[in-house]
Amino acid sequence: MGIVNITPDSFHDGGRFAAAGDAIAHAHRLIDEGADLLDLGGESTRPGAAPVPAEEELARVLPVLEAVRGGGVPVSVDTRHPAVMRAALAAGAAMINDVNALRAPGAIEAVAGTDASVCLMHMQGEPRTMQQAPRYADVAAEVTAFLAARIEACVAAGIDRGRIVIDPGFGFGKRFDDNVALARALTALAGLAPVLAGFSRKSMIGAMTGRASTADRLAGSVAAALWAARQGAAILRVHDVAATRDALSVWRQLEGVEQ
Ligand code: 9MG
Repeated sequence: MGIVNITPDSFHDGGRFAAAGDAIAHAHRLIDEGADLLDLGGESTRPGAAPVPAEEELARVLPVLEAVRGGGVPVSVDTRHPAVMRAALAAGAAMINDVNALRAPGAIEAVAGTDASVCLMHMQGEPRTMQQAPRYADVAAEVTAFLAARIEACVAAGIDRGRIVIDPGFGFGKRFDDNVALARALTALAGLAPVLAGFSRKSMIGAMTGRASTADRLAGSVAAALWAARQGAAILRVHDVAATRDALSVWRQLEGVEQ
Protein backbone atom coordinates (compact mmCIF):
# COMPACT_ATOMS: atom_id res chain seq x y z
CA MET A 1 0.00 0.00 0.00
CA GLY A 2 1.66 3.19 -1.21
CA ILE A 3 1.03 6.33 0.84
CA VAL A 4 -0.19 9.51 -0.86
CA ASN A 5 -0.49 12.33 1.69
CA ILE A 6 -2.36 15.27 0.19
CA THR A 7 -1.63 17.40 3.25
CA PRO A 8 0.51 20.36 4.24
CA ASP A 9 1.57 18.76 7.55
CA SER A 10 2.13 14.99 7.41
CA PHE A 11 5.13 13.89 9.47
CA HIS A 12 7.38 12.68 6.64
CA ASP A 13 6.27 14.26 3.39
CA GLY A 14 3.92 17.03 4.58
CA GLY A 15 3.55 19.71 1.92
CA ARG A 16 5.34 17.80 -0.85
CA PHE A 17 2.10 16.55 -2.42
CA ALA A 18 -0.39 19.07 -1.06
CA ALA A 19 -1.19 20.32 -4.58
CA ALA A 20 -3.47 17.90 -6.47
CA GLY A 21 -1.15 17.74 -9.49
CA ASP A 22 1.83 16.75 -7.35
CA ALA A 23 -0.22 14.14 -5.49
CA ILE A 24 -1.50 12.65 -8.75
CA ALA A 25 2.04 12.46 -10.15
CA HIS A 26 3.22 10.84 -6.92
CA ALA A 27 0.38 8.31 -7.04
CA HIS A 28 1.34 7.34 -10.60
CA ARG A 29 4.98 7.04 -9.51
CA LEU A 30 3.97 4.63 -6.74
CA ILE A 31 1.90 2.59 -9.22
CA ASP A 32 4.93 2.41 -11.55
CA GLU A 33 7.04 1.27 -8.60
CA GLY A 34 4.65 -1.65 -8.10
CA ALA A 35 2.09 -0.56 -5.49
CA ASP A 36 -0.83 -3.00 -5.25
CA LEU A 37 -2.98 -0.42 -3.48
CA LEU A 38 -2.84 3.34 -2.86
CA ASP A 39 -3.87 5.10 0.36
CA LEU A 40 -4.96 8.71 -0.16
CA GLY A 41 -5.11 10.92 2.92
CA GLY A 42 -6.33 14.50 3.25
CA GLU A 43 -5.91 14.88 7.01
CA SER A 44 -2.64 14.34 8.84
CA THR A 45 -2.91 11.96 11.79
CA ARG A 46 0.65 12.54 13.03
CA PRO A 47 1.01 13.17 16.78
CA GLY A 48 -0.14 16.71 17.56
CA ALA A 49 -2.07 17.18 14.31
CA ALA A 50 -5.21 19.30 14.47
CA PRO A 51 -8.42 17.95 12.91
CA VAL A 52 -9.34 19.15 9.42
CA PRO A 53 -12.95 20.00 8.49
CA ALA A 54 -14.55 17.31 6.32
CA GLU A 55 -15.08 19.80 3.44
CA GLU A 56 -11.38 20.64 3.38
CA GLU A 57 -10.41 16.97 3.52
CA LEU A 58 -12.75 16.18 0.63
CA ALA A 59 -11.43 19.09 -1.43
CA ARG A 60 -7.94 17.60 -1.04
CA VAL A 61 -8.80 13.95 -1.66
CA LEU A 62 -11.52 13.88 -4.33
CA PRO A 63 -9.58 15.38 -7.26
CA VAL A 64 -6.77 12.90 -6.68
CA LEU A 65 -9.15 9.96 -6.27
CA GLU A 66 -10.96 10.92 -9.48
CA ALA A 67 -7.65 11.10 -11.35
CA VAL A 68 -6.23 7.78 -10.19
CA ARG A 69 -9.31 5.54 -9.88
CA GLY A 70 -9.59 3.06 -12.71
CA GLY A 71 -5.81 3.15 -13.12
CA GLY A 72 -5.52 -0.57 -12.40
CA VAL A 73 -4.76 -0.20 -8.70
CA PRO A 74 -7.49 -0.07 -6.06
CA VAL A 75 -7.62 3.10 -4.01
CA SER A 76 -8.07 3.33 -0.25
CA VAL A 77 -9.01 6.59 1.44
CA ASP A 78 -7.58 7.29 4.88
CA THR A 79 -10.28 9.14 6.81
CA ARG A 80 -12.06 9.28 10.19
CA HIS A 81 -15.04 11.22 8.90
CA PRO A 82 -18.26 9.52 7.75
CA ALA A 83 -19.04 12.31 5.25
CA VAL A 84 -15.65 11.81 3.63
CA MET A 85 -16.13 8.03 3.64
CA ARG A 86 -19.49 8.32 1.87
CA ALA A 87 -18.18 10.71 -0.78
CA ALA A 88 -15.01 8.70 -1.34
CA LEU A 89 -16.92 5.45 -1.73
CA ALA A 90 -19.35 7.12 -4.14
CA ALA A 91 -16.35 8.35 -6.13
CA GLY A 92 -14.85 4.87 -6.47
CA ALA A 93 -12.70 4.21 -3.42
CA ALA A 94 -12.29 0.47 -2.86
CA MET A 95 -11.31 0.72 0.80
CA ILE A 96 -11.66 2.97 3.82
CA ASN A 97 -8.63 3.13 6.10
CA ASP A 98 -9.91 4.48 9.41
CA VAL A 99 -7.43 5.14 12.21
CA ASN A 100 -10.52 5.44 14.43
CA ALA A 101 -11.82 1.94 13.51
CA LEU A 102 -15.26 3.21 12.38
CA ARG A 103 -16.11 4.48 15.89
CA ALA A 104 -17.50 7.85 14.76
CA PRO A 105 -21.33 8.00 14.65
CA GLY A 106 -22.39 6.99 11.14
CA ALA A 107 -19.03 5.53 10.14
CA ILE A 108 -20.01 1.86 10.20
CA GLU A 109 -23.17 2.68 8.25
CA ALA A 110 -21.16 4.58 5.63
CA VAL A 111 -19.20 1.42 4.83
CA ALA A 112 -21.86 -1.21 5.53
CA GLY A 113 -24.04 -0.35 2.55
CA THR A 114 -21.16 -0.81 0.09
CA ASP A 115 -18.87 -3.60 -1.07
CA ALA A 116 -15.73 -1.72 -0.02
CA SER A 117 -13.08 -3.11 2.30
CA VAL A 118 -12.19 -1.43 5.56
CA CYS A 119 -9.08 -1.19 7.71
CA LEU A 120 -9.88 -0.94 11.43
CA MET A 121 -6.92 0.57 13.28
CA HIS A 122 -6.31 0.79 17.02
CA MET A 123 -5.58 4.25 18.42
CA GLN A 124 -5.53 5.27 22.09
CA GLY A 125 -6.83 8.84 22.31
CA GLU A 126 -6.84 11.12 19.28
CA PRO A 127 -4.00 12.47 17.13
CA ARG A 128 -3.69 15.86 18.82
CA THR A 129 -2.95 14.40 22.27
CA MET A 130 -2.35 10.66 21.80
CA GLN A 131 1.39 10.70 22.52
CA GLN A 132 1.13 12.77 25.70
CA ALA A 133 0.52 9.89 28.15
CA PRO A 134 -0.24 6.56 26.51
CA ARG A 135 -0.89 3.86 29.09
CA TYR A 136 -1.60 0.12 28.97
CA ALA A 137 -1.54 -2.73 31.48
CA ASP A 138 -1.01 -5.29 28.68
CA VAL A 139 -0.82 -3.58 25.32
CA ALA A 140 -1.05 -6.71 23.15
CA ALA A 141 -4.07 -8.06 25.03
CA GLU A 142 -5.85 -4.68 25.03
CA VAL A 143 -5.26 -3.98 21.35
CA THR A 144 -6.28 -7.51 20.41
CA ALA A 145 -9.51 -7.25 22.44
CA PHE A 146 -10.28 -3.84 20.93
CA LEU A 147 -9.78 -5.05 17.36
CA ALA A 148 -11.79 -8.23 17.96
CA ALA A 149 -14.68 -6.14 19.33
CA ARG A 150 -14.53 -3.71 16.39
CA ILE A 151 -14.60 -6.63 13.93
CA GLU A 152 -17.71 -8.01 15.62
CA ALA A 153 -19.39 -4.58 15.68
CA CYS A 154 -18.78 -4.22 11.95
CA VAL A 155 -19.98 -7.74 11.16
CA ALA A 156 -23.12 -7.18 13.26
CA ALA A 157 -23.79 -4.02 11.21
CA GLY A 158 -23.59 -5.97 7.96
CA ILE A 159 -19.96 -5.57 6.87
CA ASP A 160 -18.72 -8.82 5.41
CA ARG A 161 -15.98 -10.35 7.59
CA GLY A 162 -13.94 -10.99 4.45
CA ARG A 163 -13.73 -7.24 3.77
CA ILE A 164 -12.18 -6.39 7.13
CA VAL A 165 -8.47 -5.73 7.71
CA ILE A 166 -7.03 -4.84 11.14
CA ASP A 167 -4.06 -2.77 12.24
CA PRO A 168 -2.50 -2.36 15.71
CA GLY A 169 -1.69 1.28 14.90
CA PHE A 170 2.03 1.68 15.47
CA GLY A 171 2.70 5.11 16.98
CA PHE A 172 -0.95 5.91 17.66
CA GLY A 173 -1.05 6.41 21.43
CA LYS A 174 1.87 4.01 21.97
CA ARG A 175 5.22 4.26 23.71
CA PHE A 176 8.30 2.66 22.16
CA ASP A 177 7.90 -0.52 24.22
CA ASP A 178 4.21 -0.72 23.30
CA ASN A 179 5.12 -0.60 19.62
CA VAL A 180 7.70 -3.34 20.04
CA ALA A 181 5.27 -5.55 21.97
CA LEU A 182 2.67 -5.09 19.23
CA ALA A 183 5.18 -5.87 16.49
CA ARG A 184 5.89 -9.13 18.30
CA ALA A 185 2.14 -9.84 18.48
CA LEU A 186 1.53 -9.51 14.72
CA THR A 187 1.36 -13.24 14.10
CA ALA A 188 -1.28 -13.67 16.78
CA LEU A 189 -3.26 -10.69 15.44
CA ALA A 190 -3.22 -12.21 11.96
CA GLY A 191 -5.35 -14.99 13.43
CA LEU A 192 -8.22 -12.49 13.81
CA ALA A 193 -8.19 -10.93 10.33
CA PRO A 194 -5.66 -9.92 7.67
CA VAL A 195 -3.24 -7.43 9.20
CA LEU A 196 -2.08 -4.09 7.79
CA ALA A 197 1.23 -2.88 9.26
CA GLY A 198 2.46 0.70 9.05
CA PHE A 199 5.98 1.33 10.30
CA SER A 200 7.16 3.51 7.45
CA ARG A 201 9.51 6.33 8.60
CA LYS A 202 7.86 6.43 12.06
CA SER A 203 9.52 7.53 15.28
CA MET A 204 10.01 3.95 16.50
CA ILE A 205 12.24 3.42 13.46
CA GLY A 206 14.07 6.61 14.41
CA ALA A 207 14.48 5.34 17.97
CA MET A 208 15.76 1.95 16.81
CA THR A 209 18.29 3.40 14.36
CA GLY A 210 19.22 6.70 16.00
CA ARG A 211 18.00 8.52 12.86
CA ALA A 212 16.34 11.74 13.98
CA SER A 213 15.26 12.82 10.49
CA THR A 214 12.47 10.90 8.77
CA ALA A 215 14.49 11.33 5.57
CA ASP A 216 17.12 8.95 6.98
CA ARG A 217 14.78 6.15 7.98
CA LEU A 218 14.44 4.25 4.68
CA ALA A 219 16.59 1.23 5.57
CA GLY A 220 15.01 0.88 9.00
CA SER A 221 11.53 1.14 7.49
CA VAL A 222 12.25 -1.55 4.93
CA ALA A 223 13.64 -3.84 7.64
CA ALA A 224 10.46 -3.35 9.69
CA ALA A 225 8.29 -4.05 6.63
CA LEU A 226 10.14 -7.32 6.03
CA TRP A 227 9.72 -8.25 9.68
CA ALA A 228 5.99 -7.56 9.45
CA ALA A 229 5.62 -9.63 6.29
CA ARG A 230 7.48 -12.46 7.99
CA GLN A 231 5.05 -12.26 10.93
CA GLY A 232 2.13 -12.63 8.53
CA ALA A 233 1.11 -9.04 7.72
CA ALA A 234 -0.98 -9.00 4.55
CA ILE A 235 -0.61 -5.30 3.70
CA LEU A 236 2.42 -3.06 4.28
CA ARG A 237 1.63 0.67 4.34
CA VAL A 238 4.78 2.36 3.04
CA HIS A 239 6.15 5.59 1.61
CA ASP A 240 8.83 3.72 -0.37
CA VAL A 241 7.18 1.18 -2.65
CA ALA A 242 10.14 0.31 -4.90
CA ALA A 243 12.59 -0.30 -2.05
CA THR A 244 10.04 -2.35 -0.10
CA ARG A 245 9.14 -4.46 -3.14
CA ASP A 246 12.81 -5.15 -3.89
CA ALA A 247 13.44 -6.24 -0.31
CA LEU A 248 10.35 -8.48 -0.33
CA SER A 249 11.40 -10.00 -3.63
CA VAL A 250 14.88 -10.89 -2.36
CA TRP A 251 13.57 -12.25 0.93
CA ARG A 252 10.85 -14.34 -0.74
CA GLN A 253 13.25 -15.88 -3.25
CA LEU A 254 15.78 -16.75 -0.55
CA GLU A 255 13.05 -18.15 1.65
CA GLY A 256 11.37 -20.00 -1.19
CA VAL A 257 8.06 -18.19 -0.58
CA GLU A 258 5.59 -18.07 -3.53
CA GLN A 259 5.82 -14.65 -5.26
C1 9MG B 1 -3.12 7.05 8.22
N1 9MG B 1 -2.10 6.24 8.85
C2 9MG B 1 -0.91 6.67 9.32
N2 9MG B 1 -0.24 5.65 9.86
C3 9MG B 1 -1.02 4.56 9.72
C4 9MG B 1 -0.90 3.21 10.07
O1 9MG B 1 0.16 2.75 10.72
N3 9MG B 1 -1.90 2.37 9.77
C5 9MG B 1 -3.01 2.81 9.13
N4 9MG B 1 -3.98 1.92 8.87
N5 9MG B 1 -3.18 4.10 8.78
C6 9MG B 1 -2.20 4.94 9.07
